[in-house]
Amino acid sequence: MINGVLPPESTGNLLRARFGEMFGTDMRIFRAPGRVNLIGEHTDYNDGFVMPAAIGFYTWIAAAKREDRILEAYSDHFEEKITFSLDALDGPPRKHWSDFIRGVAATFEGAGHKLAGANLVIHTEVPLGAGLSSSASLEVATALALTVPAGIAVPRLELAKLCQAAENQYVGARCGIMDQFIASFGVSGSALMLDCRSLEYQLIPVPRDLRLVVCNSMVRHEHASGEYNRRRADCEAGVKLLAQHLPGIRALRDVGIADLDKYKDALPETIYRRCRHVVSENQRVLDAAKALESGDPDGFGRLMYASHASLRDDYEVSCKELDLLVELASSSPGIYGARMTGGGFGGCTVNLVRAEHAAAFEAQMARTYQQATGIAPNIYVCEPAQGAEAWPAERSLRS
Ligand code: GAF
Repeated sequence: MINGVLPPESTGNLLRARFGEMFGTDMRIFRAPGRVNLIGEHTDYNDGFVMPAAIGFYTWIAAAKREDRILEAYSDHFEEKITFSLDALDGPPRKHWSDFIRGVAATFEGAGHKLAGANLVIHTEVPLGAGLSSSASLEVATALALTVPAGIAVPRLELAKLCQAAENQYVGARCGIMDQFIASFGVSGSALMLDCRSLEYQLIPVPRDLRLVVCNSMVRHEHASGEYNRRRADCEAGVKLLAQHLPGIRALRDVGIADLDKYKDALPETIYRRCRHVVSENQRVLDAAKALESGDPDGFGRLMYASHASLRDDYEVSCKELDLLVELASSSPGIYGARMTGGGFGGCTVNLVRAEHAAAFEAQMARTYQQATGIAPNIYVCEPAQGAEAWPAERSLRS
């Protein structure tokens, strides 16, 4: 087991056995990963830059097509089976895991992909509510499970966008495209720098002697709960006010730090700080890509610390446990840089650590965080993993 996750063969066997008990032996297996974001936080919905990597925690789905329009889905995490008709998908979010399945089915049908009924068995390795994108991994795995066995070919980019739409419309979080994109396009061994406006991306290999260590504060985050959507509204308010002075801007992506400072007085103080985070974070992603490409982990690490400070002070999406994890990391073995990752308000930090020190780093972080808070953190030592795929892998699936 790595990070508490079973070897893929065992998970495949487990799914086959469960599917066999419930639905029969004819099925295919799909999986989509969670992610960690190395840098570029709360920039995706501002048309900016992000740099996530997929991690080796997957949502797995065994699936078979049915001849009718009924979806039956069993979640082994929730030990619950839901049944609904593809002809009755509408309705508000129910705050239930089935919203993701219903949402994906509804957005694909809405986009003209006529689905068939299906039987699904879902198994997830991605920690829920930890900011590691369990939602997008479920959406993307569901999208493959509902389309591939039904013989429906959906290009990956469209698939990622429809999954984002599913979350926006059926779960109620106004998330950007980052999580669904990395779950769809991640490549093992590389981080992915994405321009969230053009949706062009670049794979940047992560040197083999580095590890992405994820420290879970064990504080559950909840971004459908309002703060996330409020930050997004703050950014939109900032763009509206700045556009009176900078005609032609469409998003904070179009604003530079000099312009922002020039028109500082046109913005309420809080809105100014929200904008300053986004504008400076976009620049940090571009700088971080150069640092990673030129073999400068120290430089990359400094940008991670600066990103965290900006998220804590300007964007106000950190919390005391995440701040503590970053502070403890800064004096732990092998560290280059640390920051909160994902939407915030709890969840995880990402730490760039020298591989040979990863075990010592993990041990020290576990000890010092527990001493300070009484909470035992979960710590995962990760390398960039592969994006969504049929399992065992079928090359033809990605287009
Ligand atoms: C969440 C969202 F789903 C992403 O789209 C992104 O905005 C992230 O928070 C913050 O960078 O994961």
